[in-house]
Amino acid sequence: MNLKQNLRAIALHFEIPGEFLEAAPYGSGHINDTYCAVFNQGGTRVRYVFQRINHAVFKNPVALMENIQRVTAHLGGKVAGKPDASRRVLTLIPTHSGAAFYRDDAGNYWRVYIFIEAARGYDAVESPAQALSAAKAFGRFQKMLADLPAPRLNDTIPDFHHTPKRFATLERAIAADAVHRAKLARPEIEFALRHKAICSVLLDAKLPERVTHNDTKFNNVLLDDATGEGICVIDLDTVMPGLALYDFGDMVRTTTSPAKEDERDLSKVTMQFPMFEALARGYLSSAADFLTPAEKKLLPFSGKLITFEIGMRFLTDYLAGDSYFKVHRKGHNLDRCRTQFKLVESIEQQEAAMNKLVETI
Ligand code: ADP
Ligand code: GN1
Ligand code: MG
Repeated sequence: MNLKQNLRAIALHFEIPGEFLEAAPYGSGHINDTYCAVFNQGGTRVRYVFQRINHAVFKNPVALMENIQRVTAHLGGKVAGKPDASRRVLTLIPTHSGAAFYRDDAGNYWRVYIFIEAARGYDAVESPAQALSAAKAFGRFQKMLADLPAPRLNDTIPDFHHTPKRFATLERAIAADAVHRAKLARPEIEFALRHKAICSVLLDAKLPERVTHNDTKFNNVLLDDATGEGICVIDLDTVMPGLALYDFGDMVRTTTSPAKEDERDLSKVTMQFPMFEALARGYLSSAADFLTPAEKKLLPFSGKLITFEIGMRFLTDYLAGDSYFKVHRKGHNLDRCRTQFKLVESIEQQEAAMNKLVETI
């Protein structure tokens, strides 16, 4: 069965009116399989996002979808009545039986969202104005979820940002050297080992647990084409209990360097101070009233730590044979690791100035 036939068959299970026209792979995510499908609804072409959840990464898709239903319903309540409310939060299309997902005969879990039109995600930041918009949106997202009613959300990936455990996993991958690549990554391995001491800083700081996004990469917020506003936070699979700083740190990682995550020319990878300033101002404009002084003080450090952590994860996956992140070329995960470690160095060089700036906001 080809892709079109397959998605047409999947679509039959969802409450989507009209006639299925076409579908194609969409976006540049590393985890799920995402497709844009087009339907003819009374002569109008209407788009939907179909996603096959990566159940090798997310071991309990049912618990994950329960989180997403609760989170989108809560956010929906918060934005109700605002202009463009339906573009400000992801909306799940239910199956005919009212479920949030469909499980196909092969055991794959599928979900469908309304396509957020007239907005897009970017793989690399282009201006401080974009950084400001993204940070405001992620800060607002945390704020709107601060009063999510109990119970605690499910942990969709346990210890997702437990940096010391990520370090231990890397050490095991180095020792196993399963696909004999350690010799090709000596400088990166040494870089990682030299940075062991920073791994536990956030956990030792005893910061409050909050509902956080945990994957606030720049392309996980859609910017409105007309206004540039961060209109919709997407990719909700890792929304779960976490630290606010995991989210800010991942914004620094993905929204301060002009280079893409897999750029090979490392001279292009640098922490641009105006982007950091825009991020800090944007995030604090939404989050200042709930952050504790300790959280605020650690904002710059969180950027260094999360960049280091994701760099370690790319290195681990490279050493283990590329089984987690999607790769599109030889050495892809090593290239990604290199950009992350280069960015850590760039942050280190500017950390004092970053700390000083945050004190003045
Ligand atoms: P992954 O977990 O693989 O990163 P995402 O949920 O981020 O998957 O989706 C991949 C890409 O699909 C996004 O980067 C974005 O470009 C696009 N996308 C996802 N959901 C929507 C949506 N509801 N409307 C428009 N585009 C979307
Ligand atoms: C993955 O799903 P995506 O592509 O937005 C990963 C993040 C990493 C990111 C690195 C569930 O995010 O943790 O930071 O790649 N998501 C998961 O680009 O592992
Ligand atoms: Mg994504």
